Amino acid sequence: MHFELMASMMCADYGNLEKEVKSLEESGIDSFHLDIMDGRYVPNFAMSLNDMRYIARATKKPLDVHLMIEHPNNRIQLFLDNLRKGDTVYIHPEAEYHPSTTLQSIINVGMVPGIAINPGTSIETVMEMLRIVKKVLVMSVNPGNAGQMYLPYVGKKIAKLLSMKEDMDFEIYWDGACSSEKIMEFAPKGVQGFVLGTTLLFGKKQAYGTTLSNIRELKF
Ligand code: S6P
Ligand code: MG
Repeated sequence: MHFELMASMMCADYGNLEKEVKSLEESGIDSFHLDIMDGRYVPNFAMSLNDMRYIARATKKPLDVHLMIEHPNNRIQLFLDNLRKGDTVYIHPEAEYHPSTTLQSIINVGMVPGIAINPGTSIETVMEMLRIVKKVLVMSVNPGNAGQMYLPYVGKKIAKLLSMKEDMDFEIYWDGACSSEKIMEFAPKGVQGFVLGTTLLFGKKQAYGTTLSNIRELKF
């Protein structure tokens, strides 16, 4: 079964960032998930523009940029200027007055447009944007921090999105508290990729290569 695995780089060891990037690449990670925060839209500062620039230079793998910032339209060009065609940029629709304008800027430069949907955001409020984006990042924890607990009510929303994705032509990605059990349950249903953080990948005694192979060898 094909599904993508992304490394949540806010959970990496920043004292050895280049080594972390290389080691994840050699272990077969599909892409690097970068959590950009402004301390306003979410109550934290994880990664910022320079971290993204650094990782973009350190790898040729695709980047998956998750903007948790207020009014991304004001600053979107700074990010787009430092990414490559084919990289993905997610915005949170409720952080912008005219989110479809921001999504259009992402499309215009050949990047993949995405929206991130918070646990408390209902599908109905983002319906029109589902027609524009290629990727929907479903947050199964509230945005801002790694190491939180899965919020079970998100499961119903994923089921609803799964039933809509073919018609509306988008892919679904999972972000937050991703465990092997969740991959076992949701990959066969059609979730395309999973962001791996402290729950499964980082801060363990196990090498990244072993963890990623174990996930790919799960018996569905
Ligand atoms: C949260 C962020 C996520 C986390 C990821 C961490 O604001 O968008 O990408 O970094 O969820 O994973 P875990 O397994 O520690 O919850
Ligand atoms: Mg994220």
